[in-house]
Amino acid sequence: MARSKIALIGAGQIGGNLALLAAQRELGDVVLFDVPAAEGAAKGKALDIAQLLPVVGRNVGLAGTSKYEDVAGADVCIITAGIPRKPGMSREDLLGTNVRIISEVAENLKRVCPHAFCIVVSNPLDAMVYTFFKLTGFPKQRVVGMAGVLDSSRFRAFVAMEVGVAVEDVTAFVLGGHGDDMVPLVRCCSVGGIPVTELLPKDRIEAIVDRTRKAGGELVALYKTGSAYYAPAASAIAMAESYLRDKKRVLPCAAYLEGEYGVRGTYFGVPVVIGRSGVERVLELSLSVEEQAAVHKSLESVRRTVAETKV
Ligand code: A3D
Repeated sequence: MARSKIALIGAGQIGGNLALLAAQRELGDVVLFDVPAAEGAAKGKALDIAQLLPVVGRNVGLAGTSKYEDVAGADVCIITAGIPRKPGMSREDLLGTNVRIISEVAENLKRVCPHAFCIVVSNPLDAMVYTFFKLTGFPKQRVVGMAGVLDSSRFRAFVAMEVGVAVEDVTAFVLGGHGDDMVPLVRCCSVGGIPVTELLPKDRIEAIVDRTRKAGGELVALYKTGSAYYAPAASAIAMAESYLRDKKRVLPCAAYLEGEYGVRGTYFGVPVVIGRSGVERVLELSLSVEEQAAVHKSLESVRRTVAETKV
């Protein structure tokens, strides 16, 4: 069986970590792509990771490039091309620059990787994945945005820290857009099957929800020169792995909705099943009046940002 090929468009902080994780999990051969000015870094990361493979006992090919022809035929493309936030910036401040970059990436991937499963990570996420979807014309099953896995993982990590238990025993998910009004669903958060509301007082849960919403900004303030990259990379790899290995994992992702959750014609964060056909299903659950209001607020923010892309 031929090895899978994974194209990483953008070989920056997240791109480098994606390459490392993909190689360590032996997901397939990895090509790191970046603009000509950053081709050295793309090649350097590929070579550096290739040199750790004997230590960890994994066999995959790694290459760095600035030529789209080298990513041709990739099975999975993960797009992190674009600028990240710096302190004081909102995700929306990245819009103008990143729309131009995503448009260029979309035109090229449409040409060289017409059959790939594409995971968009660049911010502002919901608007960038929409732009990519519109410009490639790829089916909605093959274009998905990474945000919910990360936001949910942050929520789970904070709950585990607060309760003092293992992270793998905390289940939670976050609905909605990847902005400060995302919707961590407290009702669906459990610790070893026990609702979190049984274990933590209301004010502590509210503080965790608030920290989850602002978790990206907390890291921007700490790093000063950019945004989070380890957890975003691990989240996108979980999505790629579920596709490549047909795991059918249930992962919260930005998916193109056509009526689900009462939303139409927009990318929005919902739980989906990812398997060999890409985004195979959107899982729906009925929301309380309060949850619906929070989802609506998040949707309005996403729509405002998407309208500015003018695609
Ligand atoms: P960074 O380390 O700057 O890497 C971005 C890379 O993109 C750089 O190496 C650039 O050279 C490259 N690039 C720029 N223009 C192009 C182009 N036209 N074609 C190909 N590559 C190009 O940033 P990062 O890796 O830290 O973050 C990448 C993106 O992910 C940013 O937009 C972040 O805001 C976003 N991000 C999203 C999340 C989500 O949860 C959605 C989390 C963290 C970061």
